[in-house]
Amino acid sequence: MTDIRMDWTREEIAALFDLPFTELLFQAATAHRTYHRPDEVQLCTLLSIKTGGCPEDCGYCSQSVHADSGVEATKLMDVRAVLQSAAQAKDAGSQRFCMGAAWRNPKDRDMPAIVEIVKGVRDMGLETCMTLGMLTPKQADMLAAAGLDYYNHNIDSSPEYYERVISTRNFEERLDTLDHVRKSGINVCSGGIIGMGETREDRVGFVHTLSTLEQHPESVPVNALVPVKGTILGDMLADTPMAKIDDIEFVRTVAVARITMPKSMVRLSAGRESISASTQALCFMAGANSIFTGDKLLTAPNAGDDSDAALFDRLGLKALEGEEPLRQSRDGAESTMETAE
Ligand code: SAM
Ligand code: DTB
Ligand code: SF4
Repeated sequence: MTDIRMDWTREEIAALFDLPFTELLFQAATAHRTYHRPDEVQLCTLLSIKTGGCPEDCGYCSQSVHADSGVEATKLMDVRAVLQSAAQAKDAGSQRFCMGAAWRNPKDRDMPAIVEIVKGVRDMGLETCMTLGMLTPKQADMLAAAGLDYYNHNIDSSPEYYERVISTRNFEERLDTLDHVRKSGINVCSGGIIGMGETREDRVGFVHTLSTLEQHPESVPVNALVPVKGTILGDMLADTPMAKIDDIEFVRTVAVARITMPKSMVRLSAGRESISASTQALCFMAGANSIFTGDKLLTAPNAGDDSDAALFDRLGLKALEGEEPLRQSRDGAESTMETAE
């Protein structure tokens, strides 16, 4: 049995990264099989419910006002339009509907519409996930009361590298929001981006931060940077092609996340479009067991349902059937969630 440990040291994580690739893959696949079926991959769909115009300066993001990416700012979508999109996602076989807003944090005046959206999507029998920026404890409690299943808030990189990518808020504030989400009883989704010019040591620090949280995030999205023209990192990458992340190093990161957080869903998130089928196959072997479907992420293109269906066919993978997500109660005990009333 692969133990669930929260006491990983940076040295241990660095040693995992250093393993011969075949040995690392074997250990990751073994950990994966302890808690998950290796032929099942969860399908999630993303929708940007409020796009662009974000005051934050995240160096990778097309939606920041500091970027010159051409993304137009919109208002928060109408509740009915969001529910329509969710219905389409369900018809397309998605299990989870993830909604993102380009906010530093939601304003209290936004919360009633957000609550209505969560309830509506949940009533359709989809799992709900939101990513709205920083939350206060009260906002987290409101989302929990509405029945939100997951909240996504990424730590993005190591504490050290984070400061080089974002200046408008600090790493501690990110951890504070994760703490509010955890305490509210909502499942935590937190991961980051690989290929932002960070070092191996930063990738070690990134996995170390997540795997030594009081409790591991239930979902860990691993994004490959989507280089967007007009963003600081997108432009940097265009000028220095050497900076693109090596495929094997990307798979290593997935494998180390799987070994250190064996029970979590590890999501192959943004950037799949530029990752070959063979590398994705290695990622699934290394324990990735969730993807975003559809032809669009928030603003960037995604692989698309047809190419994913073909990939699943080639690899003999199937969609994970919906199961009741476990919710964490305030005292830390796991309980099966009640379905929406
Ligand atoms: N505004 C909210 C926030 O930052 O928490 C939610 C939306 S934000 C777009 C969600 C996550 O998407 C970011 O934390 C980042 O990890 C990821 N992301 C954004 N742009 C990306 C890009 N160009 N490539 C890869 N991942 C990206
Ligand atoms: C996450 O870690 N990746 C998703 C989700 N959480 C919200 C977002 C990816 C965004 C990719 C860039 C874009 O579409 O603008
Ligand atoms: Fe805003 Fe989120 Fe983009 Fe950062 S990642 S600029 S907080 S939308």
